[in-house]
Amino acid sequence: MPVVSSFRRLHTLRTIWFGILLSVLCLCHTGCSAEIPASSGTPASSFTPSAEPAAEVPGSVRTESPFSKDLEITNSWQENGQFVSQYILTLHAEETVSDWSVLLSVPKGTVLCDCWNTQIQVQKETEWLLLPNDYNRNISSGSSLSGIGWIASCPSNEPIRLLNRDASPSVLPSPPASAEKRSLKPLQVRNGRLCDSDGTTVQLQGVSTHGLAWFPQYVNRDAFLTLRDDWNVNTVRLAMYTAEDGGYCTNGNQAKLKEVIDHAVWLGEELGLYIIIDWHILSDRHPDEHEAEAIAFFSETAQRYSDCDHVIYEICNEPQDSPFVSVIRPYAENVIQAIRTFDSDALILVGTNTWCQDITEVIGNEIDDPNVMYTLHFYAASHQEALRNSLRTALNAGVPVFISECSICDASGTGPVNLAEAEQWKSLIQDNQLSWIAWSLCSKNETSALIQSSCYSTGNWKVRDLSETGRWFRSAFRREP
Ligand code: IDC
Repeated sequence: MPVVSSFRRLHTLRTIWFGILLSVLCLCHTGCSAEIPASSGTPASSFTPSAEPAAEVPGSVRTESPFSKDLEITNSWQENGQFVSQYILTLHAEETVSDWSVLLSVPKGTVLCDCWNTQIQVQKETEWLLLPNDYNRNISSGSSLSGIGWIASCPSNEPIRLLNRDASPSVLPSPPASAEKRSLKPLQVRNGRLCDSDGTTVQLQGVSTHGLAWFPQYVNRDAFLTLRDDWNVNTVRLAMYTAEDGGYCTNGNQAKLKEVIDHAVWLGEELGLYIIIDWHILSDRHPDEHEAEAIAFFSETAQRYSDCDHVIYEICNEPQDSPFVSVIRPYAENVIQAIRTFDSDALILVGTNTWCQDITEVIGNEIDDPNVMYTLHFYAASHQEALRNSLRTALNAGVPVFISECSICDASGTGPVNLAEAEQWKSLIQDNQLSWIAWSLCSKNETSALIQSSCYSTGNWKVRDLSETGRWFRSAFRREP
């Protein structure tokens, strides 16, 4: 099978991938914007769920699946004008169930505050899908699975109900048959600048996901569309940690990580977004620590996406204690060779030492490949004029520089933002038409998170859903004054 057709062929399997992808999409946050009293606490005031329709719940439902479901509200109270309820679900298996899923009908405006013994995915505003965890996937014949629960806050006193139909992974939205595709021009480095195939300078601007293993739910069509149409973003970076908990080279689920990447690559193709596949080394400091895995990963990836002009490979996020010439360059040459075996012209980004600050080490030591750029990262509250001077020196020397990660807080990803320094960085970037990517697309409670920690939406964000950092980057990408 020719390599070039591999991605298209894989498209036909999309539905199956989506099914598998579901199992990694989890919306379970801990904590809620409102303080939730302990479930055993006395409700501030209780409310009675409306009774109809009788076939739905709270109550019991028997569907065609080999299990029946009981949903109960075990506690409810009012808080800040919202109706908050704790739900407990029990599944009774008549035959052995090797996997289960449950669909819920959810009143508009309902927010999930907590959940346990299940993963909950928002299918659409009024429909949630409950999926098992690894440990409670199976229910043996004649037994019950209890203890599945969640707390939800709702603007009305309408309860969440069981939907009287079975969910299966294929209920996930499949790509519209007539999906309009926006093709992107291949990227080329010319005279140290990023250009399209006509030689016109291209400036990429976009956002990075947080760790794909932890926040896969942001890889979805609504999120990418909102970023493209409201944020004026043309690129999404997929940060795949290699070493941390859930990392690709430690205990991560490699198959699931690759499924999320696949989904993002397909979305990027459909929506006209460049997709950076980022081998996110961090605590593993030295790129060569997982060189064999990197070579295997990028060989497979380059083979799969060889015909995708919108895919960019970033082969080592942030090396530390790794001099460019003695450690990073030899590693990069090996990985680039693996990529080039299948993809002769994709843009490749190479990290630089000291969390991507030692950009001047590249001067005179460039890798012998025409389509490579070198990355610089800044966090505006930590990295200021000295790093900007290094950037100027590298640019003057003709080094192709790509800012594949940055934020406006400090390097820990949190702490206060420094808007004055952020503006200085923005001017330098715009003056030089440099590409830049904001860290990170998630609602974690840290300053660099682009989404408010109280916001559970994974797309269609309003400005009020964005953090201060998110609002700053959105304005910058939209070229607002
Ligand atoms: C941070 C995340 C934080 C996470 C930590 C460790 O924001 O939630 O706990 O990683 O995984 C980087 C890294 C990037 C860091 C970010 C902020 O590339 O992974 O993310 N940062 O510390 N370089 C400079 C800053």
